[in-house]
Amino acid sequence: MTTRSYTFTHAIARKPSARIIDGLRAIDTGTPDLQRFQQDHAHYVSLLASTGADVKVLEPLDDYPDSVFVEDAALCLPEVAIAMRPGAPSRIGEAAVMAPVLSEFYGEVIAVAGPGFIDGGDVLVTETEILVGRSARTDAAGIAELTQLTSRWNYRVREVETPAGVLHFKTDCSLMDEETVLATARLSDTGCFDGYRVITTADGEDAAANAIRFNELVLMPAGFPQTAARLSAAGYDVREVGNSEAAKLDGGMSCLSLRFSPSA
Ligand code: CIR
Repeated sequence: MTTRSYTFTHAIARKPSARIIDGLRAIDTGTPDLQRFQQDHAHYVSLLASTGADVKVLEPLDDYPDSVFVEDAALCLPEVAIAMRPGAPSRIGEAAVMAPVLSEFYGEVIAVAGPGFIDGGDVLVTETEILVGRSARTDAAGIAELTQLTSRWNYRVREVETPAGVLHFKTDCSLMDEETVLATARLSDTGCFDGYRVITTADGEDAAANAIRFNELVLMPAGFPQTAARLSAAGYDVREVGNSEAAKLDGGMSCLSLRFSPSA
């Protein structure tokens, strides 16, 4: 079945830069190892490509230590690509770098102009709506502008809360299919997924929530066996990817790619 929320013809990723050691992090749990990051990143890209998608892998961008996390710079809908306005000062310039790349695929690339802020990591597109979590990176003005920009294509944007202390809304959730999300209990307990089928991450495995459904595969970070078993039992084709180095920078599966199927 073709859906706009997890069937994709394209993806964009960017190789980690040697400056990844300067990437933002809430808590310092150690310096990311570039070589290991590169290996995990290559595995991640190979899994995306294995589904038949065209995966464009951009070269490292030393000016932006966090630029491997391409998801935050843009939102890709079938009709349009939208450059976001990342809420971290060190990352705001990533959107303008990504916009011309998106123009290779889209007839129309527009941008959140501000004054608000919005990170792609706070945006979950489902079949029926766009959920946007307010967070330390995404504010009401950013959500209002996204709402206005996407109204042209009749998208419904719903503002929700990202749990306190959680970087992005999608740090704690992922779309699995038309009706199903994977989420931490702390997020699903807020009621934001009422009406969806929710698979919760296992106790102690909150960090497994940032997964991606990409065509027939579910990519999830390695090391969360109970959550992986729940997803497999629910019928998903789960592939585990090492995420130790991205995790040191609060990053995960969704952050590492833009996934899209341009319709025009
Ligand atoms: C940051 O703090 O912006 C990066 N170190 C991690 C970004 C992760 N991106 C995401 O969750 N979409």
